[in-house]
Amino acid sequence: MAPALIHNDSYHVDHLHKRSLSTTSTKLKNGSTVPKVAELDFNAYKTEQRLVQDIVESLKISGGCVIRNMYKRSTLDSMEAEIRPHLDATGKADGRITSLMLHGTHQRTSISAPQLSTTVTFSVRPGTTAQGLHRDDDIYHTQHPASATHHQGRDTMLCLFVAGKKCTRQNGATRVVPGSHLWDYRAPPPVYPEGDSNPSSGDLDKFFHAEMAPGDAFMMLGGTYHGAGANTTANEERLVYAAFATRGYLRQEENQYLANDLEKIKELPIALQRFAGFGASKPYMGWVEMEEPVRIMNGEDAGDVEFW
Ligand SMILES: O=C(O)CCC(=O)C(=O)O
Ligand SMILES: [Fe+2]
Repeated sequence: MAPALIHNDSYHVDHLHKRSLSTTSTKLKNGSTVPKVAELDFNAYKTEQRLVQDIVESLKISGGCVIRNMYKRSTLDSMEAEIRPHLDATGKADGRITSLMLHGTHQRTSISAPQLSTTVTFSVRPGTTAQGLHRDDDIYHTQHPASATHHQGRDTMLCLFVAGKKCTRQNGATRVVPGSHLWDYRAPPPVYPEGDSNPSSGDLDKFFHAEMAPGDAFMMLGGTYHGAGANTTANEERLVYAAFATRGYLRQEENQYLANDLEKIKELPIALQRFAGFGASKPYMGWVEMEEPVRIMNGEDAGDVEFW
């Protein structure tokens, strides 16, 4: 199951669109600035296009973006009902990319749609220590020089975290370093102060805590430094559903062909089957017997796909 693919079905209600995108930054004591992570309200958007525009702009600026109220309580309840038996069973506490190619004398443009990389449910219990700060796109051995602004092509991953229960600094809300998606990849992450009760510590200013109410979402580029915080509460589970997307022509982090029951995949809409990795990435990536896998799985319903 890819929980993050379920939409808030109150999405198309006729709210007045309100741009809540903030491009301000915070000035640190040493004079440097940290870009602010924008907080968008899902219910304030009339169209998906405007919301996506603001998410993309926010991601380019700070590397992360919070979307309040993205999922309804009823959706979260059904997600939790589905996942809880699996969590209990573990017994643990714890681009769309376009490019121009030459083929003989012809110039051709191929579009490789993004695909799912992995889905994870994080159930983080009291006493869990903080995770080391990292970039998720390390899995692709990514290296970039520093850049003043974002440019298309720098990213290999988009990460979505949805709060199933409240996420607070105390129960380990993800610690994020805004702007680090633009740093030289050889630069280490800032040091998170030991026990963050000391607000005078300079480096604490460099962090954003992805605190969320149930149904809120946090999106982040794979190049942004982050890591789960420590759960220092006595009895709060931090429950987060995460989905990670990557380019259509890169290897998926989780092997979706073995991780899933093919019969269950066939029950999904064909667009989601493709997103899960059962489509082809143009040009000529991922075919079986020169057919798109979804065509073999669904017959004519999947249509005829050209591999360019
Ligand atoms: O649990 C979190 O908040 C973040 C987890 C994470 O970054 C990871 O596992 O890569
Ligand atoms: Fe991570």
